[in-house]
Amino acid sequence: MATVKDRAPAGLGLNDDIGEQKRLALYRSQVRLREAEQRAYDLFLQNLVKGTSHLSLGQEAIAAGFAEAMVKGDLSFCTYRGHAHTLARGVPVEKVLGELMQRDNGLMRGKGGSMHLTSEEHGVMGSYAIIGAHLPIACGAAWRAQYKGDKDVSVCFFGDGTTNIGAFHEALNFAAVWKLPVVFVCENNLYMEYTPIADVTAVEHPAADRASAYGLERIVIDGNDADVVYRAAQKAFAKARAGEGPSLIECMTYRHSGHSRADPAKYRPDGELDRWKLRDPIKIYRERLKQFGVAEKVIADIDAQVRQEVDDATEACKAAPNPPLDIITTDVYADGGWAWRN
Ligand SMILES: Cc1ncc(C[n+]2csc(CCOP(=O)(O)OP(=O)(O)O)c2C)c(N)n1
Ligand SMILES: [Mg+2]
Repeated sequence: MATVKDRAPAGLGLNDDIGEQKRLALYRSQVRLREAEQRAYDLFLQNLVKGTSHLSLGQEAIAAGFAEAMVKGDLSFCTYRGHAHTLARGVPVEKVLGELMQRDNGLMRGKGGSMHLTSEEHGVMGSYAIIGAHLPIACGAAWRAQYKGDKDVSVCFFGDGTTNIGAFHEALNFAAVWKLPVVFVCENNLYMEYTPIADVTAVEHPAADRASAYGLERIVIDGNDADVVYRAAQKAFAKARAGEGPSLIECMTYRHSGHSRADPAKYRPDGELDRWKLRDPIKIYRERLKQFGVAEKVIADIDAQVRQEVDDATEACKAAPNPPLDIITTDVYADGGWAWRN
C-alpha cells in the first residue's frame, strides 16, 4: 500500500482549509467520473463504443483533486487513459460518451475516439497514446506561459510505466533547469500494460525516488484520498505560479479494471483488487463527508443528480447521428485546421 505522507490535518472540521463547498464539488466530480466511465463500459458491452478505451475506475480522486485545484487558463495533458481528466475539467458527459460512440455530438465529432479527447476551451490540451510523448509538450506549454509572464500552470498526468521512458527524464531535467511552471503527476497504479512496475524498476517509487536527480522534492501521496490530492495540487500550483519551478508528485492508486477494454487483468494476484476496493476513493470520500456531518440526503441527492446527468447524456448520444462524411477533410493541415497551434 501507499506510503502516506500527507494525511488530512487531525481535528479539523468541514470548514477547514478545504471547506464544505469544495468538498461537495470534489465528491460530485468523483461520482461523475465513476458513473460516466461505468456507463462507457456498459455501452462497450452493447457494442456501441468504437475502438479501444482505457478506464481509470478507482483512480478518480487524482483527476478530481487536481482539476478542482486548477483555475481557468491552467492546461491539462493526459494519456490514452484520459476520460476522467477530460470530464474533471468540466467537459460535458455527453461530449465524451458521444466521442466514444463516434457520434456527431462527440467532443471531436467522432473523429478522435477515446484516445484523442481534447478541448482547448476547457484547457484540456490533448490525450496522448505514445507513452511519455506529452511530458516535453507540457514543458513547451509551460515555457510559453513563463515567456509571456502568464500565471497558468501546465499539469501533466502519466502512469508509473512512463517513468522508464527517456522523455520523462528529459522533460524533468528541462523543466527543473528552466524553472518551468509545470506539475508532473505520476498515477502509480502498480501496473504498466500488464507488467508490475516493481518487476522492472530499480527503485520502489518509480517517480518520487528519481526526483532528487532533478533537484526536486520527493513527494509520494495517497492518490485515493481526494483531500490529500487536492492539498498536494494546491501546494504545487502555488510553487509554480510563484516562479519557483516544477513539482513531481507520485500518487499511489489502483485501477479496478484491466489495462484496456480487452484485458480481464488475470495477471493480478488474488485478493489484491479486493484489498484496494476497501480503499475505493469514492467510499473514502463518502465516509469523510459523513464524518464532517454532511447529511445522507445531500450525498444521495448528488448521486441521483449525477446518475440522471449520465442517463440523459446516454440517451442523447444514442439518438445522435453519425458525423457527415465531409468532416473527413476539415480540421486538417490543408484547410488551416492547424492554425490553433500558433
Ligand atoms: C512509446 C510507447 N511504448 C509502448 C506503448 C504501449 N503501451 C501502451 S500503455 C502501456 C503501459 C503504460 O503504463 P503506465 O505508464 O503505468 O500507464 P497506465 O496504463 O497504467 O495508466 C504501454 C507499454 C506505447 N503506447 N508507447
Ligand atoms: Mg500504470
